Amino acid sequence: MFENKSALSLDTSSWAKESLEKTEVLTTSLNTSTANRSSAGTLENEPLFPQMPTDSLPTLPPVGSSNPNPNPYLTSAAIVPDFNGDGKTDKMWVNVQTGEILVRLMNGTQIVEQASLGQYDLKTWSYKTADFNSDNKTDFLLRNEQTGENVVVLMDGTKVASFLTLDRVDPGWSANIGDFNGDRKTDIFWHNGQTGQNAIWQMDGTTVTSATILETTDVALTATIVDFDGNGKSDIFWRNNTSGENTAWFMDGSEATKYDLQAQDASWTTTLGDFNGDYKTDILWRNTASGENKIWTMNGVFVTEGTVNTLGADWNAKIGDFNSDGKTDIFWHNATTGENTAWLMDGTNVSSEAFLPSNSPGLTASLGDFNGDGKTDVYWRDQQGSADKIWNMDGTLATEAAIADADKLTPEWYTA
Ligand SMILES: [Ca+2]
Ligand SMILES: [Ca+2]
Ligand SMILES: [Ca+2]
Ligand SMILES: [Ca+2]
Repeated sequence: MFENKSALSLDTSSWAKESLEKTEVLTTSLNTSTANRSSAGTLENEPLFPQMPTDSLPTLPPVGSSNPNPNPYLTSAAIVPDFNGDGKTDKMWVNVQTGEILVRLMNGTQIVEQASLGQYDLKTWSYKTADFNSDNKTDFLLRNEQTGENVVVLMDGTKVASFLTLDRVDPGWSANIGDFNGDRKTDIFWHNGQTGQNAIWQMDGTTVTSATILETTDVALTATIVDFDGNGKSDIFWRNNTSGENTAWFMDGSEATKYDLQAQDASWTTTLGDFNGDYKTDILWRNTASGENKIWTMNGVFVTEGTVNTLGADWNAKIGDFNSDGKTDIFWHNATTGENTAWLMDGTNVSSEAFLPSNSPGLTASLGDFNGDGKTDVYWRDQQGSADKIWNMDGTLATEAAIADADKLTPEWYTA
């Protein structure tokens, strides 16, 4: 619901292109002016955040993640929420009645600290997590899907270290995050789903250092950000969900080298991970019609395919690393029966399969390493009864602990 894209069908694409190209000019004013900061405070006719932003950007020691898991895929603060950089996954909550957003810093089932980020019109605003300044603390890109306004919010724990309104980008465009030049600072990939236009903004903190228009793609293509060659520079995986054609763009900044991959017909869906732990993005292919599953381990354009067990249509896959070996594992949940299974992966093989306890089908799972031991845990949200709990995972063993009564959130609160 929060990522609901209520995009307007206005044809203002030429304006948007012009706007994207102008960004380099605008960057100069972003560098030298703090005037834009106050503009964010006028959104929704109330302060964007209750905390006042500081005038200076935080200092940025180039430290690695505090989480012992070796694989950045699961420890990057750009991907997994960790607002205070302690290596323990934090939780974001959205109140669907009021639009309030809540950040909770986690230590296992304990809530170390929590703070409200204010109220938003959820039909209008969407967010992406990011790490724009490479301090290993999760930041936000907020986007108003109706006005095209964009706000970078740098976080330090539950506090806003600074925020800045960037150039407006027409509502037809959507933002994806990646790191296309490998400087460990989040960049923005823009795609217009109506026109197929593409652009990249390379970012340094809240500054757009370069804005580049890329080749226009067929409107049938959808983009997913990956790193198929494991060079630390994000690549773009293009899939035509109608024809099943697949293409990879290997990126170096805004330079793209393009290769076709084998087509997979439209009944196949993708879940990304790194199943052999070589830091190159792999693909779990799941056939939604037949329940068949197969793994592609990627090495640039070279694909090793392995078939794994078939699971019925009620099963959904999520990824984690339950034994902390750097190889992404697969958590399967059956939304109809409440059954759960974890596959510990070794490349295209399932090295070990866990038969985990069943849960009430009403519970929703979200994965993260809430106690920071390098092993992914499972947060169970009880949307009706608020009796949330965490499965602390150790390989194929799950130990359950409840969220304290005092910390229970009422049913209008949702978490991703
Ligand atoms: Ca944390
Ligand atoms: Ca891999
Ligand atoms: Ca693993
Ligand atoms: Ca853990």
